[in-house]
Amino acid sequence: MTTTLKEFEPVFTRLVVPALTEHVSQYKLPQNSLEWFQKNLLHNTVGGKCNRGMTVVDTYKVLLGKDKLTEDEYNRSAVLGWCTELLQAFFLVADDIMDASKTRRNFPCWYVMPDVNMIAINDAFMLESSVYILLKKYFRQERYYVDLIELFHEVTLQTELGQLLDLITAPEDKVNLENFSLEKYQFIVIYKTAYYSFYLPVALALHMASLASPENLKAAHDVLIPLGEYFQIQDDYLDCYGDPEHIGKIGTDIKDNKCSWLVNKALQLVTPEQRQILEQNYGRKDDECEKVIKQLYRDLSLEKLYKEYEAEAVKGIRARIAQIDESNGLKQDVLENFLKKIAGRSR
Ligand code: DMA
Ligand code: MG
Ligand code: MG
Ligand code: MG
Repeated sequence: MTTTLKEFEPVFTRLVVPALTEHVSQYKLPQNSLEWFQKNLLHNTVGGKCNRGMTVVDTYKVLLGKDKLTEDEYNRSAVLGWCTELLQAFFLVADDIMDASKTRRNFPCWYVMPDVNMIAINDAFMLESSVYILLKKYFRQERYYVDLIELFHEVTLQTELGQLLDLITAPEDKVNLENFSLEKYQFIVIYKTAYYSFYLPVALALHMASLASPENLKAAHDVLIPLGEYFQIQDDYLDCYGDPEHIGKIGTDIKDNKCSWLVNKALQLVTPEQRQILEQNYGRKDDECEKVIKQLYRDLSLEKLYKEYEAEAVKGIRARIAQIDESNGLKQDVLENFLKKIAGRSR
């Protein structure tokens, strides 16, 4: 049995918020700053699917080979899971500002909320700091404490590098399709998404289970990075084809001039005339231009191409999982469970 949102979410109220509140309260700041911090936490950390967070718990359980975790094992792995959700909240608050997005998880983006605006930048930093407050409170006594801190730091840098390339490949006023390539795309998505969303939760559980040997970390990495790449391709597909109500956000990739999987595929297929259309309409902050691009994508049957890609990607990742050597304590099920959570997702 894998953990459910019903079990995982209460840990946030029961352990995460009190620990963070207690730590921040020591500075005796005026009450309104504490309340702001709590609102920031609640708005940005809760309400998602928690795939990353719950994967820490599920992976830890499979690695220990237990049917049921003790209360203490559950709580601590769930706190570590919430650390990944806080890291994600930090990235998303900033990402929504940089991408000029309007909604997230079916709510207005934090920077769009009344009175927030650019205070959201500082709020993002505070979400990041929260990770280290929790690590200190719950893991300081562990041998692997430094490993956890180093892992969070490294994965944060990797994500920032991915975001950097994502952003400089999509300048606001200079559309240059020559800038895009599938090679660059792969770098962007591996760094901006795969490390923190896929490698991090499993690596954390490996540390907790005392199974984080270089061999196990590498074997997990070699499956999780392609899995994360597939996940971001799904995200790019859903940005254009997902129902905003269902995915909880309104797509911005076409208007934002993003080096998305779809535009890279389009570039491989266009006739010279269609390329002209692409040149003239991609990356413009204009509803009509966006519609023209969506029609071009339809003419190129990109949806069908995506479905074909997806079937192949799942097959390829399954084959990699089947090659994992379980004798060092890493379990194929850990990766298979993660794949199952996202294969064919529509949100
Ligand atoms: C997501 O990229 C990457 C990070 C680090 C948040 P994105 O902008 O495609 O994400 P979303 O579609 O959720 O805004
Ligand atoms: Mg975004
Ligand atoms: Mg982005
Ligand atoms: Mg996206």
